[in-house]
Amino acid sequence: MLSFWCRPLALFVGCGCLLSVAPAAAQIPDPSNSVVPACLNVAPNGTLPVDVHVADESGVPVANASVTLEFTCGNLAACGSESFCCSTFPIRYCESTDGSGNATFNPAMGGHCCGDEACDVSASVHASVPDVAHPNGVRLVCLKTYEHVGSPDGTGDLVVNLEDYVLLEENWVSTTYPCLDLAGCDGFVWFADFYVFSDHFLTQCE
Ligand SMILES: [Ca+2]
Repeated sequence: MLSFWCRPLALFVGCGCLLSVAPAAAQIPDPSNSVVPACLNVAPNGTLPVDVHVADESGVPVANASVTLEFTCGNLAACGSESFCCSTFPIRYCESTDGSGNATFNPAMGGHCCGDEACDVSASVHASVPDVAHPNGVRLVCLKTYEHVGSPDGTGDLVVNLEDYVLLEENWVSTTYPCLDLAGCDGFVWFADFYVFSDHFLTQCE
């Protein structure tokens, strides 16, 4: 038989059990606490990874979130179509975050979106999670949109060759062509960008 002092504790524990069966609140991705690349660059051989970290408003990593990397600019080309989850245009890649809230994309692509196209947004990163409290049952959050997408394959023929080098040379030591700002995201085409270009010289889709 429970003593007088034990009864409130038993009731408290009982309430705790009742609370524990209620649906857990969804972890909503928070753009301010999530991490995406400041600039977006792609290469035909897929060796410019796009790392995404998804966290909620408390900074806690969100596991098993669906992350979408979408390219909406028409001046881009992609190698094959087997890696796309939805369609070939817009070019869209999908990954799920791991237990640490991380997802990595390796888009095998070329071409440039330098802000002179018809679209204001050249690419975007979204994260979505199931959310029973939302009318659609899913909460979709935009983590970042990009005005520019760059690549060592400036011509967009999915081969990095002499034609692309000429494009780089034409825009050397300038801020006029941010799509060749391949490193550092400083808006300037300089040696750091050339090193990235040279690493990809004579590469193509694999
Ligand atoms: Ca090219």
